[in-house]
Amino acid sequence: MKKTAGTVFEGTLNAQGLRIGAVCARFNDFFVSKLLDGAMDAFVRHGGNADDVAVAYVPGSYEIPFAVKKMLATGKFDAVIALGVVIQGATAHAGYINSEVSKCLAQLGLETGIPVTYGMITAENLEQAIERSGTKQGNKGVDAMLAAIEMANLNKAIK
Ligand code: RBF
Repeated sequence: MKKTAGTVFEGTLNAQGLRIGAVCARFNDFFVSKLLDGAMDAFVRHGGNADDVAVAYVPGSYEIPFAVKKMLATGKFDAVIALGVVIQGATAHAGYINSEVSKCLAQLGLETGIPVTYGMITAENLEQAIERSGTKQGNKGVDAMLAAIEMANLNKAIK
């Protein structure tokens, strides 16, 4: 039989007492608002208090890392979630925004030691955006919030 580890660190999905920052892009708000709805619902269903979530709005996904950095710097949040929807158009802009934002978000989490989770939809078209913001493929805002709850608790457990 395989020997189990001496110590195992895990984050629970209990949101009670957690304070979460959410940064939302206004661009494609039709979808982003659904991501935020899903995130809030997940937080409350896991025992969190809606008043313990603070939301910052930015013009578009490109601006998300700036507000995430500001929220992290306050020291008031156990985790920050990033919610945005980038839909591919006629130009290459989507790829540039996506790679820049994902790189920055990962870096911010590592630099500060506060978990940052990725609730970004990168869609080729409107149909994919619909599928990932509360229909066939679930809701990426829910996923980002669950990851934030788990990571915030993991962070506390390892400390
Ligand atoms: N922001 C998004 O959040 N999603 C998009 O799909 C998106 N598409 C854009 C397409 C173009 C051609 C440009 C110039 C900007 C787009 N933005 C989008 C906005 C971008 O994230 C940022 O807010 C602006 O470029 C201002 O810095």
